[in-house]
Amino acid sequence: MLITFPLAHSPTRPLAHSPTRPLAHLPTRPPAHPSTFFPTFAQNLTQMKLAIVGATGLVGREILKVLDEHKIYPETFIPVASARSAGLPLTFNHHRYFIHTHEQAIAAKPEMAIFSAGAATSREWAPRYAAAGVTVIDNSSAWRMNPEIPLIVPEINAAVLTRNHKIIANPNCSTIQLVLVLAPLHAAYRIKRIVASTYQSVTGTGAKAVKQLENERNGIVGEMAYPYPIDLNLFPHGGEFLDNGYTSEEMKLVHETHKILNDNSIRITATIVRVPVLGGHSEAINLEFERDFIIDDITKLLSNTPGIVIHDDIKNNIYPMPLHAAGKDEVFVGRIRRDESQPNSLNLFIVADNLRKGAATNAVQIAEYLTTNNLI
Ligand code: 2RA
Repeated sequence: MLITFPLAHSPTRPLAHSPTRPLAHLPTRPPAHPSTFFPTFAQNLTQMKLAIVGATGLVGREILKVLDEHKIYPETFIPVASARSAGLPLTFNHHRYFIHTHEQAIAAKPEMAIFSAGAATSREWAPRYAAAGVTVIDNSSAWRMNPEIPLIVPEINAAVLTRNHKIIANPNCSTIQLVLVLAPLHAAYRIKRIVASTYQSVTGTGAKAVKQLENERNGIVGEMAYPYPIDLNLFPHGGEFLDNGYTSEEMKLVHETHKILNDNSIRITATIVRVPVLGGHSEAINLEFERDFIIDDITKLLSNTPGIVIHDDIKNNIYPMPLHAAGKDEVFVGRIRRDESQPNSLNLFIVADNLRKGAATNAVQIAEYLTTNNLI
């Protein structure tokens, strides 16, 4: 049963913004391979009281799309956003809901809350929801490296989850698509070193960055999310610069990969580049293994991994691109080839929609895992 939550002060204002992801105009071709994803997507969330914190943001709206596309409609849906949006209407599954404040959401006693409202909100509010018995799946960086908090990509390490975990961290988008590919390769060949160069979509920065790109394309002078124009440009700068000369995005890739693969011995170095792209993050990855491999075996292993689709047919110019990854739940891999400059080494190219598997899809999969395994 669907229950809406009209608030005492029903709003008269229209929706503050419509979905800010202008991808509809992009030409899309279906992937060259059939989807292998969501084998575990049962309908267990349909008995849930689910809160989405940050429901009006880019990731929040993508979570609603993922739920809708997979016909997962929680019994009770509680959208939450900042106090200034409280009371505004939000449509989901043809029903009109109203945005709750945190206090109203906690009082409504959801069993689960998916947070995507930034690290400051997560640091302040996730413990309060957890103290009220709500299981929090957090998309921000606030809790990821806390040793008490599991950092989960369900295909890899969901088995560590227990009923005692009241805050569960969703990894950074660039990490998720990388580790999904690395995990089976590490198990088979033992990764010694990773050199990662990423080409990250402006959607990873949020709605303000998407607006900056749109404004620049339309010749409008508006608010800047970045220190430079992004259209017809790119910059080696994601997140903040740290004392070691790397950016926070680069070090997230290093630390989160170690935590998820449970192996700090892997040597990892990364350069993050922001590019004027909307459909997803791309990653050029160089791997050095302990053991040698046959390229066909690598391709077979990855194509048999749930959630991965191989786009690798160079004779027909088939390789992964954000244009094709946009709006899809899978991670696309191609340009699989031996690094001929040193032994036991491999190059590949990985693309995924950072708002999907990099954020919304992974969070919904964690929620599904928790309910399917009776961990709420
Ligand atoms: C980015 N990975 O693309 C971030 C978002 N979490 O900036």
